[in-house]
Amino acid sequence: MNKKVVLSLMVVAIISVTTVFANTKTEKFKVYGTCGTCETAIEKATLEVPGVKSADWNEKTQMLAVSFDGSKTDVHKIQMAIVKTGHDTEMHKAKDEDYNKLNECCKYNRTETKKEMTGHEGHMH
Ligand SMILES: [Cu+2]
Repeated sequence: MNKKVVLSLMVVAIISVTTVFANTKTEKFKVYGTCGTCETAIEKATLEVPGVKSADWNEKTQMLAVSFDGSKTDVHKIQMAIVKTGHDTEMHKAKDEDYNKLNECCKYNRTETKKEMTGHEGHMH
């Protein structure tokens, strides 16, 4: 192989690597929960969304850090999958019937959630 071919191959390789990284997004948002059982449920639901690469929920801060392929999914889709487990997020609210299915220990304080949610105008669905 001559130098020009090697050089152009390198350029192609660099471009494709950059593209892959550009599509990977990391977002943090609030998911309401109380304990380790919640953590397992929230992370499992998040990881089941196609395109999600990693999920880490923190029990103390109730913040979920998620990294995903931006061309396959988005924060909205991820949050819709999470609320199906009964856990509210900062933008979406779980159905009452899903919330009621939670273990007793996982029933986070919802009156607090509602109060906070009314402050987020335009984000409610
Ligand atoms: Cu729990």
